[in-house]
Amino acid sequence: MPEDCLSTLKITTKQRDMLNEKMDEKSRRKLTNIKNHSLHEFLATYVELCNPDRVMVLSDSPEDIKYIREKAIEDGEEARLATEGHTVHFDNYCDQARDRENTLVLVPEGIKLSYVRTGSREEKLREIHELMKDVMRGHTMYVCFYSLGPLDSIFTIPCVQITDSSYVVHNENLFYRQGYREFVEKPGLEFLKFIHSSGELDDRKCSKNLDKRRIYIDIEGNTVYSVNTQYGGNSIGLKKLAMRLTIYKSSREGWLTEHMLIMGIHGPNNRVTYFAGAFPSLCGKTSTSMLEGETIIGDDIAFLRKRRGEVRGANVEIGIFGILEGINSQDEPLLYQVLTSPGEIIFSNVLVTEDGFVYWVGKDGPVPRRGYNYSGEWWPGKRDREGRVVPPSHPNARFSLNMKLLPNLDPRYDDPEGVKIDAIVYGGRDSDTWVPVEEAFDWEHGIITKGASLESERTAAVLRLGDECIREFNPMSNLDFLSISIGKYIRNYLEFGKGLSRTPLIFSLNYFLRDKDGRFLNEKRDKKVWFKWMELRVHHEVEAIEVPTGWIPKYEDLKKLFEKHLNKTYSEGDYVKQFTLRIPEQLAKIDRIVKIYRSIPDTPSRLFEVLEDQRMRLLGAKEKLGDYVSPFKFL
Ligand code: SPV
Ligand code: MN
Repeated sequence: MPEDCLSTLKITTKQRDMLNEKMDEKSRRKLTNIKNHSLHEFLATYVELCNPDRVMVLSDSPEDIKYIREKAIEDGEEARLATEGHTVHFDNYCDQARDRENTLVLVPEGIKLSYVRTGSREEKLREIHELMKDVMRGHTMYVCFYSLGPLDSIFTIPCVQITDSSYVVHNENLFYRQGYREFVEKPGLEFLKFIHSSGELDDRKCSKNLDKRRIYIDIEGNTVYSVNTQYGGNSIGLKKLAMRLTIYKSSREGWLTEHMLIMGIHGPNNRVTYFAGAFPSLCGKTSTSMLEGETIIGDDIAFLRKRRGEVRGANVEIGIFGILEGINSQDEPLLYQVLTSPGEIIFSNVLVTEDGFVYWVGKDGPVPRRGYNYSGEWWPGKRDREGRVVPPSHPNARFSLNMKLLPNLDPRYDDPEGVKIDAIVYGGRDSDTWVPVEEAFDWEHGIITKGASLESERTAAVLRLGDECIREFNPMSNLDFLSISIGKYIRNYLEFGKGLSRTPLIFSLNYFLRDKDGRFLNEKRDKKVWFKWMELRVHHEVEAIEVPTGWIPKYEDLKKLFEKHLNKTYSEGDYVKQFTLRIPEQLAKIDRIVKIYRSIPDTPSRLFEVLEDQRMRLLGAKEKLGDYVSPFKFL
């Protein structure tokens, strides 16, 4: 191929020379096969700015996918482990979670969005472009094509990722549908843009300049910038960073981008009912989606659209970036089996033993006596510079895999039509207020008193700046990812529920309820029963008790379900403890939530009315029945 083969590209001569110099013939051909001026311009601009030594364009071919798998090892971003297909990656000791503080949604000067961290677009674009100058010197820039959502469907959103990290590309190859063909076949396709650089690396191949870690989301330019970080939640553009772009897009187009799992619950006579479920990070979302006997469509991000009066849901991804802590053969048998068998899995921030196996906190077996982890050499009792004990694995240690590795993958996981969503659940880490499972009265009541009122005790999935056990307001578990005002987001949700011929039922779940002495009132496996009960509710096959906050299960139904699905005797005493209506806590929660929404100027007034109605119902019950009311009192 002649040197001027990029002549068809409408870019400057200088840019063309530069691309010719940095790309080999194969990459040039892959690029010119795509007739997309904005892609060429985008690429040329960032090659010029970031100044990588080499630029590699990657297609969907098995060779390119294999190349990256090997390159991640060659580059030292990953290392092989003893089990076939397993590799390990480490992030900098202080780059172990999403960096909330430095993740900003860029908005025009002077605009403020409650609860959304924003930055002035002009100023922050200037800053990030400054930080990106020559940032890829000595590195290879990879140019990759993907789709959010299934291909050839109403859900498809094409994306381009530029990064100098083979680890990031390896993850995206596991997590997203390949999109190169789409770009070739559809000239001029509109797409979302992601540009990432790990920046300068230390001798462990970890991002070094964390003081210059920045993640900026430019809604107007449909572009995400991420520099000087490697932790997946900060660097894998198509994951949580893309969510900000698609939340904005969906709010304008009348659909939803949600922090939700999608799973099939298997009911009587081989019936499969699809649920979508929102839980903040580290609150059991992945383990719920992997429930034994059920099937998984997705564990983290869902697109929900209305079609012919139904809600259709699709997984944005096809892989899992899951938390490892506490995964053992007892609590999570399915996932444990997958994680301890050969297969393509990237482990991050775990402990690697001397014989090349991984260990994480809560895994079966004893804690190894030695190894290395995200802090370097490790031994039990090791302390870091601040004097804190370093655990064997970080609480936010993760595994990355493609869902094809899962035996419980739902056959419709990639269906271009999505699946019909019959129920939506909202759950948080709540020690004292919500009962384990409860159905909302209707869409509006569910969206407002459950989704929009979701709170959760803080976990390790975000960098912690202060107290650990703070109860955080987290509407729909989506707060960290919002790029529009909460008021607009809730209004969009309320609208979405209108005009449906089959409105999904809405439920709240709480796996974390405790008694007065701080003991959990449920076992992890009890969630199976809650899902089986909800599935029966969807099909009107089980009755429920009306309480001021919704519909709760009857004792005799749960008793049967515990017996049938868990072979467990469920006592009346346990039922009463778990399903007692805790009126003082419920009222305090309404006060907290109302106070928050009063501070959000564009909150729909309907939200206050629905919460006030709930408050009145609770006060009525309190007057008649006292503060803590056994579910039997409502029969
Ligand atoms: C979460 O924290 O909700 C995750 C992982 O799913 S991250 O990619 O960090 O967001
Ligand atoms: Mn998540």
